[in-house]
Amino acid sequence: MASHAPWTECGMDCEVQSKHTFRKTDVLTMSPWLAPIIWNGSYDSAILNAQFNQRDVHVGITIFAIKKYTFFVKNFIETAENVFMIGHKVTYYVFTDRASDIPVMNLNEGRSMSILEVPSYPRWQDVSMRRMEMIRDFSHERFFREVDFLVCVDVDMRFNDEVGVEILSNLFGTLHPGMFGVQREGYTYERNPESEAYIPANEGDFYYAGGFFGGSIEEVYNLTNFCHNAMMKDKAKNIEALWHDESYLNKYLLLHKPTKILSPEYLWDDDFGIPDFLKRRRFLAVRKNHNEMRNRR
Ligand code: UD2
Repeated sequence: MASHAPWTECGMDCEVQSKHTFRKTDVLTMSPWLAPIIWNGSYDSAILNAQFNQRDVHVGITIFAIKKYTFFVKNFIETAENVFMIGHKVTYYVFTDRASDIPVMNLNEGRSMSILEVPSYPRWQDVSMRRMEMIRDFSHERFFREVDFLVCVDVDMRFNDEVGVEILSNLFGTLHPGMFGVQREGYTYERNPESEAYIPANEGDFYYAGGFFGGSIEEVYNLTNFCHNAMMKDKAKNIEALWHDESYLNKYLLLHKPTKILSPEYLWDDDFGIPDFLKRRRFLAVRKNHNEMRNRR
């Protein structure tokens, strides 16, 4: 018999639990370790905004714009200003090797931008993976003092609909849009037992995307520290996991279950079409020519 995570069977067709719990019935809204899976209709923003306002929450969002990826910053921030954490304090942390290419942006009240100068790496895989090390180091040096939560995302994206405090929790990950509905053995986890990112075929809960995770600063520190150290151990053995930082992130989130899980509403690519279960497309991939963007200076 095929081995799969048993709860994924009701991924598209869960029974309603009670009229007082979740109204959604077409998708899984709770993980087996009782972490909510955030979909449109599964929460009340007015209640959540009031709760997080009482705490005067300050949210940091990290983006990396190394080499040509500076191109994406303007649209990313312009779209975020319309729908990301509206009514809350926000700091954009822009990690870049080309500070002079980052545009000066007009931000709404309570929102600011910090440019963090960091090194670049010749291989795009290293650029992507080294984000873990840099987020870890800045968590230790600055983020602890400056913000309550961190949201760590890809920059080649645009906001298309509201993303608010419903995502915030100690540790959150996002269901990968390309792996939604796929059975566990089909997940593209790292399958080399020699790798620190190794996940055997009969293990794994969900497949999480490298491009959207976060949590409290302490939890993000622990996550990025684990991933960076695991990548360095593998590098010493000449191993690089199949999907780079994403593979190590999946290993971490298997060992340390997230306290909230974001549905693919929070990370979508229109190349996958617009399926019926997807009522909102909040954060969308911007189409890019990979060779043109990744490998050139
Ligand atoms: C996927 C993941 C990404 C990472 C990668 C690992 C999603 C949406 N994306 O993205 O998070 O796990 O797989 O293979 O889940 N970057 C630069 N300059 C460069 C190259 C990359 O700044 O020259 C940064 C930039 O912030 C970019 C990120 O690294 O958004 C990831 O690189 P990518 O978007 O090219 O990788 P992709 O689309 O395969």
